[in-house]
Amino acid sequence: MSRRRRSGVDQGTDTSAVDARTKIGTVELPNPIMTASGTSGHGAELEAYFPLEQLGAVVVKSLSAEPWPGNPAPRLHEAGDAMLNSVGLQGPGITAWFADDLPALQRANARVVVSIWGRSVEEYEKAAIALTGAPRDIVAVEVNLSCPNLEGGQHLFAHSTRDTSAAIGAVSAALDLPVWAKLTAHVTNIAEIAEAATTAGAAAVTITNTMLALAIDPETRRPRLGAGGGGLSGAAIHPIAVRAVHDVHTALPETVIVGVGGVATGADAVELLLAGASAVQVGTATFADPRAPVRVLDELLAWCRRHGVTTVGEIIGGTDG
Ligand code: RRO
Repeated sequence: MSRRRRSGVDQGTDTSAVDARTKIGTVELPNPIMTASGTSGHGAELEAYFPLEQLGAVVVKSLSAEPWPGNPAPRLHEAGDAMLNSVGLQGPGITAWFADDLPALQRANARVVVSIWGRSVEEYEKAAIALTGAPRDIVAVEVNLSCPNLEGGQHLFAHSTRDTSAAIGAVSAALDLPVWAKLTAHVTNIAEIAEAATTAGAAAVTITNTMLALAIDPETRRPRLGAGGGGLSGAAIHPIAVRAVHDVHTALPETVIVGVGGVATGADAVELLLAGASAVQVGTATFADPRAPVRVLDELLAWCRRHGVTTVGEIIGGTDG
């Protein structure tokens, strides 16, 4: 597939260039802004709002080897500044996704990151094996170890170093693609989970998934979401993400981190980069503004220009505290 990549993607009205390139392990991206898994559909849905190739990468909703129906409605609840979801991993399965969703992403020249999930090491391995026929347009696999909405109240696969190592080890052994581990800050010591993931073969860790949460309707005395509890995302969790990224970067300065959690502005992205992330994903903000990822990119570049930052890499881990 031909790539019409725009180096740096600095297309604002100010023509002074900012070198926005970043590297996630061996994967070189023209800029550090991606979609967050689960917030922009399974394929090229956002192409209706802006050219997807303008982003560093597009991370699709988590897939398993087989189709999965997901959780009962309602699946979303707006909770103040935050959003509560329990989609429950609904997806078409990897084979159907290859046929029905990937082609539109390829036509859009998007750099595609596939997210996979499982409830056991065997299911992660099965999903990885299903991906082995992937076209070269897939740049990486993000292993979702931290969905808060598995059936039967089971959640957060990556709550232990042992399970994290086993799942990442199995996926890395099955696949010849860079593996990123999506973790949750909902653990006592995220740095030790991150270390387990990278030791087992992950080229990067994505921090953080949503936080376990619950909303109850006082009138009905029942949970607001069909499945009961859910995962909290949006502005309310942004400082949690910044703290978790900062903690992992401090403990493991060589570990490559993709930061995610409540990013709605360029300043939010700058914060995660300063905390130690090499790239940033935009998720919940996309529900209010489908152009949020590309707007965040424009605002990040404008911030760089205002602060005399000519290379985004300069600010990664650049916090003073
Ligand atoms: O599908 C979901 O309910 C879901 C997933 Br896979 C996830 O990783 N995080 C989340 O908040 N919801």
